[in-house]
Amino acid sequence: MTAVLPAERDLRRVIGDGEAIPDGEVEGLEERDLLELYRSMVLLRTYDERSVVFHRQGRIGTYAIFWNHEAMQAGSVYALEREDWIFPSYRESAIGLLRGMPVSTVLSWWRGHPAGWWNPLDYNVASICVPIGTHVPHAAGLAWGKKLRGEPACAIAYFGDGATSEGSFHEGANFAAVMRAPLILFCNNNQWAISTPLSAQTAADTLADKAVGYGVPGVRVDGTDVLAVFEATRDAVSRARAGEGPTFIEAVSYRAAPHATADDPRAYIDLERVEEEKARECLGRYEAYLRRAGVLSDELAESTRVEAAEAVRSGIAAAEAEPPADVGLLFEHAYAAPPASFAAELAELREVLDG
Ligand SMILES: Cc1ncc(C[n+]2csc(CCOP(=O)(O)OP(=O)(O)O)c2C)c(N)n1
Ligand SMILES: [Mg+2]
Repeated sequence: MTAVLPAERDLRRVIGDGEAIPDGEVEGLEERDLLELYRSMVLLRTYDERSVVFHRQGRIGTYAIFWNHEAMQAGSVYALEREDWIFPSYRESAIGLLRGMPVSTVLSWWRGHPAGWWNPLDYNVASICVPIGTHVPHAAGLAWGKKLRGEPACAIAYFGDGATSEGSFHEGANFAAVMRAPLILFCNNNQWAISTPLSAQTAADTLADKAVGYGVPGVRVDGTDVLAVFEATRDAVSRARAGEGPTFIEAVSYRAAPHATADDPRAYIDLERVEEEKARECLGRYEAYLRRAGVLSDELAESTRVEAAEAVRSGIAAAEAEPPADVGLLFEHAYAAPPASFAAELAELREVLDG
């Protein structure tokens, strides 16, 4: 048995502030890795910002904004191998883009179109989980299965601070820990569960403290520092591959955008704090780091943004070019032997829609 360490208190950081706090470095990351991380963050940021516009234009449905969560997503995925499995929540809806999933697929998902359904085996990315925390046991089971088969892959489950209060989080975390399954429990602690603040969510000092109760290490990292997130996840991945079981990563940030396009946070959030967080948002911080390191030029920043904008532009065009789905799909796949009433209900629905 490995010893249970007390959870870390301090947030791990690599990126400085360009003034009093010096920049650090991550061993093993070369210039091309730093730029690949940058490209990933720009793609996610562009996807997210455009999606809010597409929602306002009525081109996608309700959308869960992940502005300022890009560092957590890009940094952690970069620490994985292609054979490792990703279990996203709605907050990580576009994480498949980092595995080569077309932009149109994710946009189709938000359009409620079947073109947004993908085969998880194509990308090793599970379906986007909307119920809070129910994917944690799925990820634990997949990770355990990999271990039983003697395969080297691990799994990562993304969930929020609110999810740590759910039974399914507990069941998944406990099961994975007992089985020493190769799982990374990645908690995006943006300090809000819609309008419920972290202080009303838990009486624990930190969410990483919960890891102690499962007998796994708990790591706290600045969630807006892409390099610190990468490093913490890389450590967790090597523990997982070495047979040492799960790691709980608490990536701390502050939600600087509404929970989703249907939310108006002005009623509950600390607006001054939001402005402070916007001023130190993760992409700008990383860009400044890369410029201080002499790795990023204006031309490269511009061409990266143009490339991402083009990918999202053609993604929405492709999503909108999909023919409308047949409403018969609503009635399929739920029953092996559908109830007799379905045929009449479908006929009625077609009549309503055609009329
Ligand atoms: C089981 C379940 N209960 C309630 C909800 C409604 N709900 C949607 S988002 C949300 C808040 C989740 O907050 P958190 O886990 O912190 O994730 P975040 O949205 O901040 O990324 C809730 C309660 C749900 N989707 N699933
Ligand atoms: Mg949250």
